[in-house]
Amino acid sequence: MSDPKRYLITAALPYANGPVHIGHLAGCYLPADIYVRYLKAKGKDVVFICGSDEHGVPITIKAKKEGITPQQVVDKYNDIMKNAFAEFGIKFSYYGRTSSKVHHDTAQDFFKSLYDKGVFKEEITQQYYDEEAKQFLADRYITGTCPRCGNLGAYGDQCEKCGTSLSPTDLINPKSALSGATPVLKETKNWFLPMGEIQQSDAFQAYIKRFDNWKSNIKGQCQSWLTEGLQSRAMTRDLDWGVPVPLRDADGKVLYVWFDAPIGYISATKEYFSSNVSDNNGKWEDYWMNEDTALVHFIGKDNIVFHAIIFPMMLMTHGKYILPTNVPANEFLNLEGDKISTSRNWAVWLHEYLVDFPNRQDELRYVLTSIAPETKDSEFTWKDYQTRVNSELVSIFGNFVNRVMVLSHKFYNGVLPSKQVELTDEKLITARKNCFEDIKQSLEKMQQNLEEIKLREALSEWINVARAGNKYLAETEPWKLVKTDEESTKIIMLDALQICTKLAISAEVFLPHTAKKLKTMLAVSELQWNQIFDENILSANHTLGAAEILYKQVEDEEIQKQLTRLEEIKKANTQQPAASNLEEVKPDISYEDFDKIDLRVGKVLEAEKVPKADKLLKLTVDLGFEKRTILSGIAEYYKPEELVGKLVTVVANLAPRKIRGIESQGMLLMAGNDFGKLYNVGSEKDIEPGSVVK
Ligand code: B3M
Ligand code: ZN
Repeated sequence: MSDPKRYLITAALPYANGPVHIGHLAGCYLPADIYVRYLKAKGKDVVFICGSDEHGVPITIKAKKEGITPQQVVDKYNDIMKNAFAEFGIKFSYYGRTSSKVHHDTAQDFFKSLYDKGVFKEEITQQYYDEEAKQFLADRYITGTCPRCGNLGAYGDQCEKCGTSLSPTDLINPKSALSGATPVLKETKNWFLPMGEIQQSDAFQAYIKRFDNWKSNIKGQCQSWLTEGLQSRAMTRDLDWGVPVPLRDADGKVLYVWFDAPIGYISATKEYFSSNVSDNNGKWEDYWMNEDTALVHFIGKDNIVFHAIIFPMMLMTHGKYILPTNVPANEFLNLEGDKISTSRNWAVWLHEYLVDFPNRQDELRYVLTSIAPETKDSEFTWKDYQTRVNSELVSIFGNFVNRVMVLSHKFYNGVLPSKQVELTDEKLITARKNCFEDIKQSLEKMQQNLEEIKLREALSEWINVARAGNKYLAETEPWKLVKTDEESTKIIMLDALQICTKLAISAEVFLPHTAKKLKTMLAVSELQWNQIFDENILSANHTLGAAEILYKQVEDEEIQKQLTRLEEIKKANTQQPAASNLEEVKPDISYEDFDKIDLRVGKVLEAEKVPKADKLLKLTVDLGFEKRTILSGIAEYYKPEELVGKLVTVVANLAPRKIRGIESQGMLLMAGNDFGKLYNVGSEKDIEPGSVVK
């Protein structure tokens, strides 16, 4: 869209089941906030929506773990998360909750209108059921091996490793997350969104043309789903926590959390416009139903399919809504060489950061933006944090501002002098010209990058402005020049103050706490974004505020403390598997039960990678009496050539199943843990293929 009339920006609604960490911030909240701040600075009409996702299995699992009710879980974490975002300057127009009445009504109405239009297919299917817990196992209530990449801990709705969206019945070795039991299949009725059919529709085909303008990581993921062909997906669940299905014959069923959650963006917008809106006079419908609105969803990469495909299908079959203009999803942020993990406590938690680094939110905003995982996964390390803060934020930007402020107070008592003459010294003229050119270029690039949501580059152009300012001071040395040439010094100091002002205006976008302080120092308030391109923003006789130090150096001890904390966590994680990470032993089985499993020695004859499945190997295994094709999720741990000729233990009478279109005729016995070691590949000799293992 060339020039939208208004913008509706959303940031993924986080599950209200835990505090916020740097991965959340870098993944979507910070980029969304920066983009919104930029749009607002440009005077655009913007509404920025977020809120708590309070339904779904992640909430009920947390409640079970903490021994409290789901409602208590969401009440507790909604507050914690909302505060953390506010502390870090993430300024939503509105932060909703999917437990609100407006949301329940909106989601039910939405469902009902799709139902009335005959969009859903009502189907009785076999769903996994936990006989111990007496409950159907949807989504995250069930875990197992991802058929696509072999991740051992994939969920029933999605594999977080490879991002594939799954159905519980796709999982290999499914297990109940409630009891650990192997679930049984039981019939139940649900309402399905026929995604395969919608995929063929003209409306959807027209919509996907938009992908061409999206980031390649999103385009790639979407295209691969579309090429594989989309499957129908149930939009209802047999659960008791969620938005009740608004149909007569649907007792004990709720809307699928991924059906209701994105509608949360709509209900939050409604609530925003029905609460006291002072900075906006529109109506919620303008933002959701008007083609001249740009709808932009900021999310992490594990949410792509829901925002780029499923939610648009819901919106399009409803008929009244606009479709997303862009879905700028980020990849993941890792921490000190490892994936951020809530369950392993491998994270930098915002509430803890605030205790260890009080009033230093912008330092974290700066670092997280400069390493943002915009195109690929990136890495946060405390050493790098220290380097970026000390050698960029403190030494380049902070230092520049400080020198200019201190000298202005010293030379002119904080009152801007007026310039009487022009520069005459060639060296000074060249320095000035170069500085102006560099700054103009950086500001233009910064603006262009902000437009394109390339925030990492935008920030680096921002710091380049300060860099050019420093260079100018170093080349002209006003602290010396003042002794011999007061008039030229005035020109340079005025320039430097204008540069500080440009930095203050643009800092509003990246570093709001800093911008506020700097504006107080410069004694400016109502500045317009476009003034960053003006030469004279401050005029003669303007009185500056007091100089203040913007940042502290990050000390080695502070970093060491964080590293020690992480080392302790790592130690605890590796020392404890005996108690907490090892699975519970299953109930006893009879010898007859065991004897039903036919275990055989197999010899690997061939091994090759399965295209587009990072973790799967396709093996040809000789069982003595026949050769089998077996798919195994071990590509991460074994190269195909390492396996050829090796003996393995095979479950020879496991019913065949199709994985990625290939029939797997058995299973390899393997042992694995979080660190990825797998055992059980044997030697090349000693025993005949086909021998029984007992
Ligand atoms: N709550 C998943 C997540 O927190 C989910 C996002 C909903 S956005 C509508 O990653
Ligand atoms: Zn996977």
